Amino acid sequence: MNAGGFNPNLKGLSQQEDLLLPGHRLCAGCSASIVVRQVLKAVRGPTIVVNATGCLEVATTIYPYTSWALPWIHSAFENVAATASGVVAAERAFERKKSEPKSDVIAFGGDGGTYDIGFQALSGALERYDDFLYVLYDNEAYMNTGIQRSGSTPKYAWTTTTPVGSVEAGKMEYKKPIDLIVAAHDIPYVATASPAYWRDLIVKARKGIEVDGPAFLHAISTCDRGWRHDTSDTIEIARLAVETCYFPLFEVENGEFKLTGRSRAIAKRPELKKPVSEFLKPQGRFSHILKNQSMLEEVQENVDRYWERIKKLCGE
Ligand SMILES: Cc1ncc(C[n+]2csc(CCOP(=O)(O)OP(=O)(O)O)c2C)c(N)n1
Ligand code: SF4
Ligand SMILES: [Mg+2]
Repeated sequence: MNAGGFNPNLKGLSQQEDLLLPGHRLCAGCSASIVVRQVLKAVRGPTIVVNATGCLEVATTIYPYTSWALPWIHSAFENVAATASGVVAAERAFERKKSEPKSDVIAFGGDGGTYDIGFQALSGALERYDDFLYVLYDNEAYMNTGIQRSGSTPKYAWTTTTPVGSVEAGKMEYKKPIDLIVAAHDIPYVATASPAYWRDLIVKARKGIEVDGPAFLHAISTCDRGWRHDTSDTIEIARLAVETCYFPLFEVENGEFKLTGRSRAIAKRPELKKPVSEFLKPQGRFSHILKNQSMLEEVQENVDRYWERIKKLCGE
């Protein structure tokens, strides 16, 4: 896997300045800041960030402070992709008038702002082929407003709007396959990533920045408040999401699907695949599943079915 000769290594990255600064108010152990810092390690020059309302925006820009060490614009919850389109258009006009090199544009949106309320703006921007990288940090619920279910929340997960009790056992619907829906827009680059596999994530972000036209990077983003896990388990859970094939790592380049990193290794050596219970166990939002064998079997079957579907698309 390569992105125009870009080859990040730990020494180089540690010497590179962070573009999301410490002192923000995201919870200790929140994956969102880790995902953003990794994505921003991939920038190649002047870059403008557009940020939808959500935990990331709220906790990094408490007036009069900001954690962003690069130009940043806040958009409403529902229109981050449309705002990014506007910035791209303005950059193109500046480039024509002043013959200045144009800045890259990166949009960050949560799952609520992407799967649900912002989907129309996203789909329109992809159809217009606007040239920016869209990063979905997916914590699988509307966290900023108190852990409400979204189109990304997986089946049976507890949230405050899908409580676990005698009537229902968490969310009753499935997680929307957003990557396949976005890939169906025939854009040049779509990829999934996990902050536990930093190199894979950073290289994919760089590829998304470099392609001409829209790119979409979907990062699993653990949330210790909403997922009910210890703050020290963040990276381990992000790793287990991949190792159990709950969240396979793949990319779609000009319509061609390909498994990457750990997921590719698991496809070659299926004995490496861990049971989904390993991913569920450290998370309080799934504790009721672990006490119910038939529910656990159903969750495992759903993970296996999705994994087989992705493997087939990737020609494995
Ligand atoms: C039109 C509109 N409806 C509701 C809200 C309230 N609101 C702000 S952030 C948010 C949840 C965001 O969820 P998500 O995009 O998943 O980001 P997260 O907070 O989980 O990081 C909601 C419902 C809003 N700002 N605008
Ligand atoms: S509620 Fe979740 S997503 Fe929001 S800052 Fe805390 S850990 Fe991060
Ligand atoms: Mg969310």
